[in-house]
Amino acid sequence: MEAISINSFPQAVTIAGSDSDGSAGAQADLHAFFSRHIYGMSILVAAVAGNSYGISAGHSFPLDFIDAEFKALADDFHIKSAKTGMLADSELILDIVKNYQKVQFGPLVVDPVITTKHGAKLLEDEAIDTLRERLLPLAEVVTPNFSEAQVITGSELKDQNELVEAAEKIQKFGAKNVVIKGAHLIGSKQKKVSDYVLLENGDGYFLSEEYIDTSHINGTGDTFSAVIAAEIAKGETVKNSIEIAKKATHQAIVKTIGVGHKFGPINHWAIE
Ligand code: PXL
Repeated sequence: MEAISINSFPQAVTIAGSDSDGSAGAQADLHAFFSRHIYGMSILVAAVAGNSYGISAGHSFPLDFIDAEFKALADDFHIKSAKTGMLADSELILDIVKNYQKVQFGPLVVDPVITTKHGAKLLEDEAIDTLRERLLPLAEVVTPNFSEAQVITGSELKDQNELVEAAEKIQKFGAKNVVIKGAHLIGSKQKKVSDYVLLENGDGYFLSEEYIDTSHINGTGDTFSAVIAAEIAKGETVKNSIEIAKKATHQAIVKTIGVGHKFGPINHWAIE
């Protein structure tokens, strides 16, 4: 029989909320990990009742249960990277910061989830300062979308210069590498979706893909950040991980699957 080397297979964990329809949150992260051939685990911190129309209810999990999830994984596995998703409120963020600092889960990718595609709030307003001051300094990579970048920096982003300045500001909050997604919102009618990347070494550039007009976009941000974490777990550089994630997310949007009436999921099988 072939000897199995314990814990040699690349492993990553998502610290996030569950979305019952499987399109977003921890479920999307796990699909994304699977698509990149990573063994994925999940520390659930909250759960929402959702479908492609919207979210109707949500609950945060007790802190002692979250602590137990961290301990269960830390006691057994060699986790090479972690990512965060929905974190609900300050109390949860502080608990996750405390736990993450105790364990060795590798570099952290922070997806600063604030609202859903349907406009449901997944992070309390009171938690923005905690996210900025306590979580961002731990981030190897942070991946706000355009509107999350505005909330985190507290400034409206009207043009590309302001977007670049926002990325620099977010880096000053302590995140090593910053990707601001979805800059197609600037100047509207553009046919490309451009993400602005600011690396730790100061290099800044746009990554673009063709804009796809579809409502099947739930889980896009989750998938982007999860693929970055997956690639980091495999030993890729941050720069390559971001580029792979941009391509993978684009592939998952292009080949739609018929699931859900409104904001349906993206297609993780399309990721090559
Ligand atoms: O896609 C953002 C997101 C993250 N986490 C959870 C969600 C959603 C969007 O619906 O439900 C749990």
